[in-house]
Amino acid sequence: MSVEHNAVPADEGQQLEALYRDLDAADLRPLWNITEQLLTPEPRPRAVPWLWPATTMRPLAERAIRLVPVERGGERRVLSLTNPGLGGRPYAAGTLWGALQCLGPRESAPAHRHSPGAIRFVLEGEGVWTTVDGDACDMRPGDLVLTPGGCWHDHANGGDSAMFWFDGLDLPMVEALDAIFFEAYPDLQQRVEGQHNRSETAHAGTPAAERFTAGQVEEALDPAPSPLLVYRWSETSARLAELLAEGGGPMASLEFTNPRSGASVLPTLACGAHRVARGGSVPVQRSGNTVYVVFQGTGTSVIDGRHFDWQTGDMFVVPSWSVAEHHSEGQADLFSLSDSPVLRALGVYRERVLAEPQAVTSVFGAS
Ligand code: 1HN
Repeated sequence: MSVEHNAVPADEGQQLEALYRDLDAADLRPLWNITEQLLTPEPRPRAVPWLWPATTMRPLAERAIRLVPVERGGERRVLSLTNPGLGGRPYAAGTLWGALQCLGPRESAPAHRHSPGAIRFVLEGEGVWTTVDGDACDMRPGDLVLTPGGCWHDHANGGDSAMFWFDGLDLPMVEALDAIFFEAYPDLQQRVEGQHNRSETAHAGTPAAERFTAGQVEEALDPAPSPLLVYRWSETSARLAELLAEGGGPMASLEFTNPRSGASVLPTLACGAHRVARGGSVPVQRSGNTVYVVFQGTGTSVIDGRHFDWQTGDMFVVPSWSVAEHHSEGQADLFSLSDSPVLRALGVYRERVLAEPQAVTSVFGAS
């Protein structure tokens, strides 16, 4: 009797079952069953488009100021934006930490350092300075303050009002790289060396073109963070006004720039500012995640067909490759934080501009 070349043994089903069982027991996974889940045609972030309203966050932060002291151990009074798509992980998106931090009158948050890098974008209040490796950086609404990875930093409120700011960190990226290091400073606060705002004074003569890039920075990643630690709102706003006038368009965007290299402000994080005036942007898709903070004004963003109305102090997330457009009937200023330097450095950054506004399929917050 001749046997056909590809004959299927009678017990193939059982053998296959045994193979899968034995693979599992050997901690091996066959790719052929998971290829389509791993290699999606386009990014499929687990984070969903989401918005945290200031009207919800602000009263909760005030309650926390009354009830929870800022102490060594807990370190900071910070409310993390927790994206509902991420299964309870305290991240705004898969790669980005975003949060609201607050400090009551005369309070200070202890000095420490860690491998993740951070940025602060100030929303409200006065009197706080963040000391970064001995340089006390005064914080006022609209200012961007950098605390690069590895730098000692503490926050001190020398005034009589509470202060609120947005914190952005590359924590999820550094965590994914298994590269988290943390260290408490021996004292609660660093000694401030010399005058406040030394990095700002040292760069006082730097032309605006070296501190802000129209659109987005495209320089190769610079592993060194910006030596300039503070970008003042007055200058950001003036640059946005110029760009809006030059472009004549309904939206002007800039990216904060490392004046030494022309790269993003931190190796892992890009910070931007956007002015939307009487109109809006075309829809854009970008690989990589972005968190937006509404500094002032009201408007609407459509993200993957979902309509999000926003106002001053709100924070929202545009996950990787979602289609996003921003509109304002008046004039609104947005701050943005993204992981784009990492995507660019790895050669996986992509951007696509769409011609037509999106159809709105649902409205956020509507029940
Ligand atoms: C941190 O050090 C600060 O220094 C804020 O203000 C938020 C979130 C996670 C880990 C460290 C700060 C943080 C953080």
